[in-house]
Amino acid sequence: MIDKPIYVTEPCLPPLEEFIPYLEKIWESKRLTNNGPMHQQLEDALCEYLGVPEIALFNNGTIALLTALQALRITGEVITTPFSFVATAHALTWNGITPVFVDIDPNTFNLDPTKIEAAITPQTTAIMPVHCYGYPCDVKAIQEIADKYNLKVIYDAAHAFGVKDEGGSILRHGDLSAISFHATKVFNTFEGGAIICPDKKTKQHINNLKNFGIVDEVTIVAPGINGKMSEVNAAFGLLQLQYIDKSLENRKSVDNYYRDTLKTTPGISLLNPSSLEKHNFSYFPVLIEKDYPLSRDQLYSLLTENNIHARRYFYPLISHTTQYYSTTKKNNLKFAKLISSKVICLPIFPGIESDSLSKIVSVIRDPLIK
Ligand code: T4K
Repeated sequence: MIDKPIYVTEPCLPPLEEFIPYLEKIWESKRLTNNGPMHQQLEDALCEYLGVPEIALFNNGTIALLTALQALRITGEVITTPFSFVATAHALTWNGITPVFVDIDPNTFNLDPTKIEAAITPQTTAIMPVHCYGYPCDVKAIQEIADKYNLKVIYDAAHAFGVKDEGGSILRHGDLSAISFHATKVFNTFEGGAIICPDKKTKQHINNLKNFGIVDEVTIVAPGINGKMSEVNAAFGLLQLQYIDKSLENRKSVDNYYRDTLKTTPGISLLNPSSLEKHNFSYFPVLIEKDYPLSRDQLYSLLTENNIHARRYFYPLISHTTQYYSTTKKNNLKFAKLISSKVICLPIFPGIESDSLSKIVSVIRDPLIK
């Protein structure tokens, strides 16, 4: 008998019957979209939960990123990381901006601030770092460079829901942060995303941009887009929010289990545990080193043969995909290449069964046993 597949993630789905009353309200109101009551409630609830001043909901994280760049009128070149999901660079390209890829810090897998200055040119207008796997970037060093060269900072915070440093939510850093509520994220609205805004004025501007640039029936102030979240997605977010703390706790215990069971495995190294006020345990990356009996790709295949669908997030590097390889600026990407060639993200999600976890760990610990 083949075991059931274990995926890198599974969405958190509250009991279906608890969602029905939300749907009934939508049916009663006949309000399906365009800043309806569920949308407004979710914005308020998320501001409170995350501890951020203003949040503008979107239909997905990519449109949120695109709109954040539009809102700040970013042009020319933007310095970013190649060690991310393609949406990071695509958001720049769709805005006619050239991504300039800079190397990462091998300890955090985030953009290395010490490499940024060398990549700045007269065309550079902004830095777009990613809090990869929800581990915060060196926000202080990045802001210092931005201030020195008069650059904007837009964080791709797709992975960073609920993460806090000693000063509060990490989503408060930079000029804007964009987050994803995709099915694969710690907090999902099926599809969805948001921009975290520092004040009401910025949020109003972003609200105009995500609604075709409409201010009122006769006034269009910008070439806006349709980035609105529907009432069904927002309603699901409201329900999901009731389960988020439990879900993060559950993820933490999976993270602890992997750390305890894999820390002494020869050839496996782990990203340092987070010393944050609050981490979200969104991914569990491991690095496959030279002294491991298999290569990274051999281990990946072995896991797949065992119906364990781990993922090589992020391989290939964005800079090395067909889309970007020949056409975009790349600096020396030594560590990004190295980490990308060694990384595998193991399954982590609330509700993963203990049998699944022990199976994953035993395949990794004893890869040569058939
Ligand atoms: N910036 C960063 C840094 C990002 O990581 C992302 C998204 C974005 C921006 C853009 O945000 P969005 O526009 O997506 O809101 C997945 C996600 O599709 C993508 O959202 C995510 N990053 C990326 C890291 O991962 P794939 O191609 O790996 O997805 P997929 O469909 O293979 O799903 C992975 C596994 O998750 C499946 O094997 C099973 C499970 N799954 C997936 C879906 C979609 C489910 O159980 N249910 C589902 O509905 O990209």
